[in-house]
Amino acid sequence: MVLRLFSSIYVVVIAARLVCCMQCDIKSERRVDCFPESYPLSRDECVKRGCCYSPYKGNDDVPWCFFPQNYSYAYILTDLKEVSYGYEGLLKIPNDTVAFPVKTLPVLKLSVFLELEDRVRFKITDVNDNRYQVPLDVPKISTKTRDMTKYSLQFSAINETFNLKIIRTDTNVAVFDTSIAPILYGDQFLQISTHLPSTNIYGLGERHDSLRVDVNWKRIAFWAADRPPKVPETENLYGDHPFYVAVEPDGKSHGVFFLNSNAKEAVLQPTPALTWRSIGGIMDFYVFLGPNPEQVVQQYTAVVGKSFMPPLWSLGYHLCRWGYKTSNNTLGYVERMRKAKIPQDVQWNDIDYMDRKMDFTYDKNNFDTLPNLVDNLHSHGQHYVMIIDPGISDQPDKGSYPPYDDAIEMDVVMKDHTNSKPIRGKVWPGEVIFPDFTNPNIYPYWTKQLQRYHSQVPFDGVWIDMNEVSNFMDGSPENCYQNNTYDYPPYTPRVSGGKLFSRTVCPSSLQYISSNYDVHSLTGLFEMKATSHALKVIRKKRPFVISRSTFPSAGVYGGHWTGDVSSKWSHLKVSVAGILSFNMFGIPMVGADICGFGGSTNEELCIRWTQLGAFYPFSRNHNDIAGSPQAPVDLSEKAQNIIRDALIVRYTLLPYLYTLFYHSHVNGSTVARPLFFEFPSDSNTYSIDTQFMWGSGILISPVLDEGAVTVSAYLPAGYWYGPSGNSSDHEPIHSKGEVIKVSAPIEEIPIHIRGGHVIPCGNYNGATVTNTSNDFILLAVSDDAGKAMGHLYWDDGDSLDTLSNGNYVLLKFTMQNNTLVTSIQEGSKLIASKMRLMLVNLYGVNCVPKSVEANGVSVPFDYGPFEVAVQLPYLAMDEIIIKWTC
Ligand code: MIG
Repeated sequence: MVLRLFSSIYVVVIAARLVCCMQCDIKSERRVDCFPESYPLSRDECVKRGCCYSPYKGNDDVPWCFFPQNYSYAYILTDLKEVSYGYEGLLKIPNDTVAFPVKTLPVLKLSVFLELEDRVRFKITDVNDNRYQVPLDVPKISTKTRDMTKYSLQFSAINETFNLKIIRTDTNVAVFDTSIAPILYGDQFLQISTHLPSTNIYGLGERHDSLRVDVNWKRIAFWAADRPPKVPETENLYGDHPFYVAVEPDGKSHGVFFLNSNAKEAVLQPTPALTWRSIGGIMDFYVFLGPNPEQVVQQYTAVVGKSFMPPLWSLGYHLCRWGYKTSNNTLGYVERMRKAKIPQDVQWNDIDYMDRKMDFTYDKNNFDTLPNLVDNLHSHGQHYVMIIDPGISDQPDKGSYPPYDDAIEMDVVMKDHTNSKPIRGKVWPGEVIFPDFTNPNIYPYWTKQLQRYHSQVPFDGVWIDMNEVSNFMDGSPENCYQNNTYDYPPYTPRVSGGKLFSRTVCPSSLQYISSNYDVHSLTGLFEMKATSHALKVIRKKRPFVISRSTFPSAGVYGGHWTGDVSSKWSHLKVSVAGILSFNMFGIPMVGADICGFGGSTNEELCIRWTQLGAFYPFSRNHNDIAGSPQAPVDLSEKAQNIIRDALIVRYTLLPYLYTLFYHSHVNGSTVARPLFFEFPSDSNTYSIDTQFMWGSGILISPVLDEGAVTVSAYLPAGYWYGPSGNSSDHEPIHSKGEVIKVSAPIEEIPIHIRGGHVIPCGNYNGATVTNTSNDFILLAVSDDAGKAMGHLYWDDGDSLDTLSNGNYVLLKFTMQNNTLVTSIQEGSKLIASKMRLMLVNLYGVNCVPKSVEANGVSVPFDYGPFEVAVQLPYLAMDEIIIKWTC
């Protein structure tokens, strides 16, 4: 600000210098692309944009046309002032704008909202604020300025090239710093760049790739697309998640969320820096200051919404495939699973149940016994989920297919660009129209369709597929309109298929909120909202929705599976990163298709995938119509035994998993999380995406390579106990932060419990569904100081609003000084008093106890080499004190 007084003079000086010589001497890794369209480009075109042209040989990714240090068409900052919520200013273009690749807006409004001590939001809009903004229900902060205790702001001087820095106060690290390149702001082209404080960047999805983002000129497109993921992956997939978590050099983390739903791309470059380009909406950024990665996700979900509380049954094992062909064959699988005593809570059906592939119908020939199948499941405490696609067939005769007639009558369909007729596409049932899920009347419409179908087939959850939306043709039968700027925008991010309407509808289509150009990537989210709402109305129990396409805040309404992955080892491996990324996106209910979807699996792959899948928050085996059968009961008896064991481990740990979902629902935390979330100052963890944690207490180190019978597992510093399996090397490990070789014969997936944690378990009693007993076991693993703690959330598992009604209990477990105490932290004493503790396994007790007492009465115990197993007379869990003397 020292220059403020002389600012006009200063600008003149700069301008004079500009004319004489642009500052183009910029290191290759620092060059920000000034010509993102497809090459070839010419020197002339580059210079016309006011940029530097300098061919670079040896790395095709390095831009040849890039911004000079003193770009003459940059916005300058004026009129900066303090306002009630923070700061406001104007950005103006001093020189005539160039065509880049659209005309820039001459004046912009900058607003900085100092929302919380660890959250700042800034928006750059047109002065009148009338551009499209994402209809997301974010907290509205318009009141007093809060203290910026964790960050400070640094604006460029008045009348100088605009840049903004958001700085972490205690370490002086710039967590957002636009000074690397000018911002650009045209009607269909926005660009903003930021320096990154390190190369440890995570998130930015949907990707099918490593957990950590490659900053070596990686270009990531965001535009919901139906595209089976590949390895390695280079294209945009089903969902749009413009959010990243970054770990700074000293181990502190921050997050950045770009609230924008238009087609966009992020380019990472090695300096390191990140450039966002979007072709619509506004610039709307949130920065979260953490400082732990887990806090960053909690701060993010405080904005986009915390995850739904899942029904307990949905944490069980799900079985699905495309191509059961008949309801009797589907039931046959359920019965064989029961007979084999392999846990299964949920049976699914894919599109083959439908009559002519039409939503809300079932095939009265091949699936004539579908209602009986669902009754049968219910009478065994199991649940049923079926697929619904967004496209509604327009083929049947009028009056014979209410889903179509209602859609037209209630006027809830996507229209063409003239708003005169429904836009059409082709999907499974042939020609279809598409419901407009952004229309508020979609709620009665969608509820009515699901309700009508539910009265015939009483399903428990809904699987929504194809909601990018997917289309078997590009655009619509009428074609997209050549001279429409939405179907053929001046700049198109590098999306799969090259066109915005590749395998989807024309972006010029009109929807209730805006054109599809703006809201395309919100389709999945809005369908999730409508479906979750309908399920609540119809079943009056917790909704369960799994969606292929997602957007920030989708986790509030449901979960996600990672789509059409292949039955290959490489896809098994990359699934870990996918699960972890979606947990960062606030969508903890996520899994990949166990055993792989596309192609045919093999027994070893399917076993290893089930062992890992037993630790996916959402655990479903699903298969393509062409793939060879891969249900557990399709495999050998040996495989079935291994799979049963893996699932029993999951079912035993369900109280712990359920408690993690409760924490996610209440605090917005992750369920499955990367190691660095728990060990943010251990830089060895930053690149790990072949292991992960459940909460902070359990480390999973799956076998991801063909033929492998050992795993090189990194154990962060601390005490770890490996109770899984039968092999003798599962003894406690005091790690200094090292890689250890863990044996993992085909029967086993290595897991370790972390010292300091009490893990609540169920008493697996042979039942193949969840929630059959109120008996619990605790695994209490002490840390080096002999301490441990943990929680257990419990309720009836399926009712709505158990939290607000107080029909739940949150128990707390604390272990110290040779004493383990269970107590009520919150909720109902009645519920706690019906829960019974039957066994406690203590690990890390360094003595052979002489006696153990529970609530003052001596109880029997066994002492093994590493553990003490204490038998309890099924004590009520509201208050127990267990003491041992050495
Ligand atoms: O065009 O419903 O990702 O899980 O089995 C394919 C059939 C449509 C794609 C889904 C997949 C599902 C399949 N669907």
